[in-house]
Parts: sequence; C-alpha cells; structure tokens
Amino acid sequence: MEEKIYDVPSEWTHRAYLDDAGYRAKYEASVKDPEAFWAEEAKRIHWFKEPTRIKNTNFGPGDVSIRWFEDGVTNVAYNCVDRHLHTRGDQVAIIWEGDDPSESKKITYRELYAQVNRMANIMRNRGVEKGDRVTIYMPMIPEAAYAMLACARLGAIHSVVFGGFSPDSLASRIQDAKSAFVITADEGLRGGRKVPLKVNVDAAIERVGAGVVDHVLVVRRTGGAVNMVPGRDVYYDEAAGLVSDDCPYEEMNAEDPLFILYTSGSTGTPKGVLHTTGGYLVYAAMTHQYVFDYHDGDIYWCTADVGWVTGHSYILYGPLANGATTLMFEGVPTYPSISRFWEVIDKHNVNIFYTAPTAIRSLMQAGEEPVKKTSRKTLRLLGSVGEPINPEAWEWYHRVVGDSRCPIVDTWWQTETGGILITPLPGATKLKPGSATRPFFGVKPQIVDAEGNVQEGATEGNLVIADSWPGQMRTVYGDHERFVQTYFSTYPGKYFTGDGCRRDADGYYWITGRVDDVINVSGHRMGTAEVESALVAHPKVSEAAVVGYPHDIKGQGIYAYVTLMAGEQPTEELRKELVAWVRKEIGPIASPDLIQFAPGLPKTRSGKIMRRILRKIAEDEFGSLGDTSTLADPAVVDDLITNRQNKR
Ligand code: 6R9
Repeated sequence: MEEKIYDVPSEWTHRAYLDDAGYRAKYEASVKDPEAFWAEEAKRIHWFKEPTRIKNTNFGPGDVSIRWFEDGVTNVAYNCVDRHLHTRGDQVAIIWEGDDPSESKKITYRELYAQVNRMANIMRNRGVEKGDRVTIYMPMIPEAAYAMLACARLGAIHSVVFGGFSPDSLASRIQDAKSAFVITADEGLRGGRKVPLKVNVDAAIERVGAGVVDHVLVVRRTGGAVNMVPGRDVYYDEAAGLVSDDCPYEEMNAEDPLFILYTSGSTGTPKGVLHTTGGYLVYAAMTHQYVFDYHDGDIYWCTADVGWVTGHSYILYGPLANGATTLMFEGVPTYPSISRFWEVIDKHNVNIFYTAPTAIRSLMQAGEEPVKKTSRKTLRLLGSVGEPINPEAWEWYHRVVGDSRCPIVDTWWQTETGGILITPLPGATKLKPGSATRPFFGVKPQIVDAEGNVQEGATEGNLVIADSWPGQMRTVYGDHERFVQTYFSTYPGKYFTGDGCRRDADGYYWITGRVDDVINVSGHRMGTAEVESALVAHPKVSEAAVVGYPHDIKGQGIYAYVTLMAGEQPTEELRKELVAWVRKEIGPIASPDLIQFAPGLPKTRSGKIMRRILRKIAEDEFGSLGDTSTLADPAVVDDLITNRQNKR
C-alpha cells in the first residue's frame, strides 16, 4: 500500500492548542531543559506544598531510581474532585451508560464529591489507612470510579483487577499486594450476560487463605443473591447510609504510591506496576489535554475498562484532573446491536472517541451500514490504543466512523509509562495511517540494534526511551530488582519498552509489535509463560509452548503446542477441555485459539525450546525456519509442520 499522508484539517489549525510550529518549539523546550519545563507543567495541578525539586531520576547502570516533584505535597482525589467544586460543581463529571441502553445516568462533580467521600468513610471506618492496599474487582459502574478516588483520598493504594480475570488470577494479585480490603459487586452485566464477581471473590479469598482479607465491600449491581460472610462482607448501599459525605483527604507526598496495576511480562507471574502521585497526575492530565485537544465543554469517551491502564489514565485520572466530562460504558460494542458505539455517541453528543483497533476490526466486518445509519455529527476526534492499527482499519475508522473529517490520534504507550508517549497532536501532526507519529513532550525515544547501538535517521530496531518522564512507573511492587532487571538491564542506562519500532525519513515512529515473549490479544497483554504454566498445570499435559500468530480481528491469537503425558490420547474433547482449563485458570482473555498436540517440541541440545521455530510454524512461514541443525531432534519440525492447525 502506498504511504498516504493526511494533512491537519483547516478547522483544526484554528481550534487546537498547538500547530506544528507550536509542537516543535514546545518539544525542543521540553528536552532541552526538562527541569524548567516540568516545573511549569506541574502548576496544572494543585499542590498543598509546591515542589521545588523537580527531576531526580537515574536509569543506571547500577542503581535505578525515579523521582519527580519529590518535595511536593498534593492529593489526587482533591485534584480530580474538590478542586472543581467552586468552578464546575454542577457540571457533569461522569456520564454513565449502562449495558442496557435504557439505563444511563449523569454524575456532577458535586455528586461525585459526595459519593467518593462516602466510599472513603466506609473504608476508613473499617481501618483503611494511608499506604494500605485495596483490591478493586468491579464492573464498569460509577462505583468503580468512586472506589478508586476514595482510595486516592485516603492515600490507600488501589489495585484494580479486571473483572474478566479468574478467581486464581484475582487471588494471586490479592496475595502479592497483601490486600486486606476488597471492593466488588454482586454481579457484573455485559452484553446482557451476568458475570459472577462476588462468587469469584469468595473463591479467590478461599484460595488466598485465612488472615489476609478482612473486609469485602459489595456494590449491588444486579441484585442477584450472593453469599455474604458475616463480619467480613457488607453491602455498599447499607454502609453508605450510615456515613457522612465529608471525609478529610490525606496530604500525600508526590512520590507516595497511588496505585498498583498488574501486567504481563515475558517471564514469571504478572508484575505489580507501581505508579505514584504527583508525576503520574501531571502527566495524565497534560497528555489528556493535548493529545485529545480537550477543551471545556467537550464530551469525551474512552471505551477501555478501568481494569486496564487506559481506564486509569484516560477514563478517570487525566480527564477528571482536567475537569472534563468523561463517559463510562458498562457494555460491549455489539449489544444490543452492532451499532451500539455509534448510538451512544449520538445519545450523549460525544466529541472525542478513544477505542482499540480490535474493536474497529470486528465492527468493520459488519460493513458500513450499521455506522452510517447513525449521525455521529458531534464527533471531532478519534483515538486508537492498545496495539498497532493496520492501515486498512485506520482508513475505515477515518472514512466510515469519522466521515473523513476527524483526525485519528494513534497513541502508543504502556502500563509502565503511565500515559501516552508517542502520538500525533490533532492540530499539529500530519497523519500517516499505521504510525503513532512523534514523541510527546519530554519523551526521548531511541531505536537501538541488538547490541544497544543507537541508530540514527530512518531505521528499524528496538524501542528504548533515553530519559525519564513524570508518568513513568517507579518500581515493581515489592521487587525493585525485578524492575531493574526487566526494564534497564537489556540496554543499560535506558528504559527498554519491549517493542520493535521503525522510524521513517520524516522522523515518524511505527511500532511493529512486541519483541519479547509477550503477545497482544485484542489489545490485552499476555505473557506466553503464563499460558504455558496454566497448561502444564493440567494433569494430562507434560509440556507446552505458546506463541502468537496473526489473527484478523484480535491482532494476535494464542497458539499453543502441547505435549501430552505418556499414554494420553490427543482428542477433540481434550482440546476443548484444555481451552476451558486455561479460561478457568487465568480468564477468558487467555483462551488459546489453536492447540496443536505435538509429540515433541523443537529443543536445543541443552533443552531450550526454540520458540523462533514455533512462531514461524504458527505464522505459516515454513520456508523461513532458519537453522534447525542445532536441534536435538530435527525431525520434530517436520511433524509439527504436517500437523499445523488450521486457522479458525
Ligand atoms: C496502553 C496499553 C502495552 C503494549 C505496548 C505495545 C502495544 C499499545 C499501541 C501499541 C502499537 C499503539 N501498544 N498502544 N502498539 N501502537 N498505539 O495498551 O498498555 O496494556 O500495557 O500494553 O501494547 O506493544 O508495549 P498495555
């Protein structure tokens, strides 16, 4: 496909905060004198004590420590709620759209204040203090936002666990965070189907064992009957009736933790990515303002779940810090009809819409009519996040959803980065479909080769970031060594993203996908090691190797090679059983798309599985397997190819 370039539409050059020259000047300033730049930007939030020490960061080699605004004192909930009461108390903060289109509500900043305080008082009365970890396992209902902000108010550290994770996954996160307080709902509701959240919490606590979780706060969503353990479990509505809607906020140091969010890496169990207070909020707010060109009065909708970092930074913290109106959607894009997204846009007059490529690709399949029958005339800007967006999907999003009128901001970032790092600015950046374009302010991307040599000009290699930005994660919760090892040891002195990247002659960045053993399924990160360890936990499985393969809708699908215990037969029934097993162990997002029973896996003589070969076979690239002569038994490769599973 020939490379297309889309100019900034003329109306944007007048409306936007910055044009191209403005972007360039501000970017130059940000990397030339980060101290001065971020000292100024820090003023966008309210500080009880303004920071005087701005940047104190060290990427190693050796010690790695990251501190921003370290003598500043603030509170995130104060900034997202209290601060707006004088100026916009009656403005809508959250538009909530239920799974069922007949259910929606609007929560003003004043109502948000009351709700957050009530939630905070309930927690405080049960002993939650600054620094305590609170696990939130919730559907997409306003109470999820109240819970997160209530933690921030008290200085408690929230750990939101996506409602699609299994009891086992929830248990390991509760355990790792040593979280004594859990907030959940009776059941979730998605696409008309109920999700047994409280049942899962009960199972998780059972697995964690006695003495860890003391309190479970249960929001009634469906009213379904659930088991309530006396002395431990309490219904939110009952507790809320007994407390006031005033709760003092905790004064937090800029570097006090705000939240932990578990994410998959190439090895081991998911890591607790730790974000802190001041730098995170400044960065989330600033990126939300510039990337989405957010102005007062705009209606903004990010379709992510609060269980992922996108929900943290761009449903909640960034928008609310900016006093925005943010839409929160409980349902799915296809219920009750395939036009749901576009109907919601018309219903609430959405101006800015931020979603994932996987959603675009699946909606594309139904053709233009379900989109075109809606108006979408309020739309001004579209956004994409979570995985590379292929040019075909980009073009469709632009032409069909945006009526060729709305720019698309393809935003590249990670759980670890806290906020967007590479992105167009809609009034400043010419767009190339499939490219995340240019770095945000203060971000210094570099492309390195395998040895770590920095490549200049048009090139391709691994993406690293050469210096710190305020939204960066600070550590892996409880394991600083793992933080250093994972992100700063591959290329000493630099933050390694785990992504491959190309830079073109215009200096535009094109993310090519993960270069480690992480796969991206529908924008969700999965460590292949996690799926493998779930598979080998099955009594009939002796060995498993998992790789990604190209999938039309999900971006990548999960391909599992499984060797059975001696005497076990590879049947269709067992295949189904293993898929169900992984769903139960990790959650539906980890379900293998294809399982290939393999009598042997390609291994080196020292016993290492050669994933490179398995990846090629899964990609149907039989001609480019590379050198197989170092294998202990080269014949296994022929067998694997003969039995390659057909793509669904
Ligand atoms: C925000 C989020 C991070 C990984 C990241 C990369 C991929 C995200 C992307 C993108 C290409 C984009 N990714 N945005 N790839 N273009 N615009 O998704 O965080 O869940 O931690 O995933 O997602 O591979 O490394 P997270």
